[in-house]
Amino acid sequence: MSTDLDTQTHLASPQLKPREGDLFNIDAALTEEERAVRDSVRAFVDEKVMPIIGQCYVDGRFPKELIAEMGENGYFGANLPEEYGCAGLNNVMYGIIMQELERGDSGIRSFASVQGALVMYPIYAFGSEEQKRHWLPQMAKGTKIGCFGLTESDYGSNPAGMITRAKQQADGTWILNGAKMWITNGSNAHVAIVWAKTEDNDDAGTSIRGFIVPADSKGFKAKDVKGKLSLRASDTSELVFDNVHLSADAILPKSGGLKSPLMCLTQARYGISWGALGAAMACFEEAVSYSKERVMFGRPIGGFQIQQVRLADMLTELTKGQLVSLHLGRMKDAGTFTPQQVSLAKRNNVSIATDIAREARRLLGGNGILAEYASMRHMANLESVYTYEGTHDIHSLILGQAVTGLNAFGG
Ligand code: TGC
Ligand code: FAD
Repeated sequence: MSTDLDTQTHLASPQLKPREGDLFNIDAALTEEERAVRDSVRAFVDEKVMPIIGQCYVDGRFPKELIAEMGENGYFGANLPEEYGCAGLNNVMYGIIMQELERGDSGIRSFASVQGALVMYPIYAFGSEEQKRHWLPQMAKGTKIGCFGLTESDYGSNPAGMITRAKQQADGTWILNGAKMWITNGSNAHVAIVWAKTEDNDDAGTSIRGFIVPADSKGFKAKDVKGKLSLRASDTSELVFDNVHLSADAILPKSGGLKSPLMCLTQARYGISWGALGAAMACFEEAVSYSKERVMFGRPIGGFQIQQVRLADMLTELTKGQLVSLHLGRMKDAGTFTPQQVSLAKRNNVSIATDIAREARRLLGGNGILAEYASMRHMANLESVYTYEGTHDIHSLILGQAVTGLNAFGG
């Protein structure tokens, strides 16, 4: 029969000793290699991101100087195969990388998400062998940067309505016209994956295909979105295509239908479900540490019951989110995960991370509004994360459809 003493002895064994803030010892459910990846990305973020990110945020600047090292470290498309120059890690390690990068800032994780899940993945999944061999190794290294253009100003949640068109010419080349809005990395990118309607006769008379569009093409313009109060350490742009002439081999040959970009979103949403937890962990740790140091009414504020409830709620939601993402990662590695499961994880984890960031900011009092603390920056960032890659509401409708079989999207 097991006793409390047995349990304590078990948890206290050296291999399984939980880290602070890991009450369920989730670390013990990771392999040694997974923990090693976590530790090394964590060290990179502590050394290279943390010292500069507050100021980058205030300045509205993405720290491009980190790209080369992130590439060298294998953070871009880390779950894609080694034969294309990628790290070939499992999906749990990929998720952990996203978690640790977003512990630094959502803008840093966004950069890596877009590069890996939204640019390298579609080339890997829908590209020709030549396209894969040409682009993936350079993108894995970060010597070529990509962006992903799906959203348009009037077609955000409903990309099926997109207006952007690619028309094939008699010689097989393409002419691209239209515009995309809210494009992460847009003005930094060497190349854009652009989703456009073509006239290649599916039932509706048009289809959606993906194109690799070099940013130096004549007629291609990227314009920064100004005045952002969220995700300030990230470049967000409008892309305009005015009669952009593309070669015949610019098309991703295996893309076809809205399903193709939605498959990319599934990859990116999976990473975001982990990433948001990184932001939440940073806020939770900041709140715990502050609660032990800040003295008011003669004692650390962490000694007051109200702050302990706040911390207990944060820890509870964080732990639940971590269990969801780890289980999802294991299912992805087993090849059994579904887009609806990803919706549940993205919706839940971003929502609880946003709540945790807000509560941490509140616990910090006046100091909580300063850039030298991370919580308010994460809180503001997470508002973008809540909206992009399918808003919280859209994921509610995806889950609603999964349980009722009824489509409530309208249209
Ligand atoms: P619907 O008829 O439901 O689906 C069309 C086809 O696609 C399949 N499918 C999926 N496949 C893989 N993954 C998914 N997540 C999928 N969702 C649907 C579906 O089975 C169907 O296949 P088939 O074989 O029958 O053709 O399409 P719909 O037009 O009704 O749309 C459904 C809806 C609303 C869920 C979809 O449009 C949606 O997800 N909207 C949200 C748009 C969105 O998330 N945009 C994100 C843009 S990128 C971005 O935000 C990057 S931020 C990057 C950063 O900085 O990190
Ligand atoms: P809308 O679709 O107009 O939604 C407005 C409101 O209506 C939301 O609350 C929404 O939940 C709600 N709503 C919409 N439809 C329904 C419905 N059927 N039922 C109930 N409520 C509904 N896109 C890219 O393609 N590439 C990128 O790299 C990229 N990066 C981004 C970076 C940032 C910082 C941001 C903010 C956005 C980015 N996006 C990108 C775009 C993002 O995916 C869209 O903003 C998102 O899909 C929502 O579209 P929208 O902004 O047009 O909002």
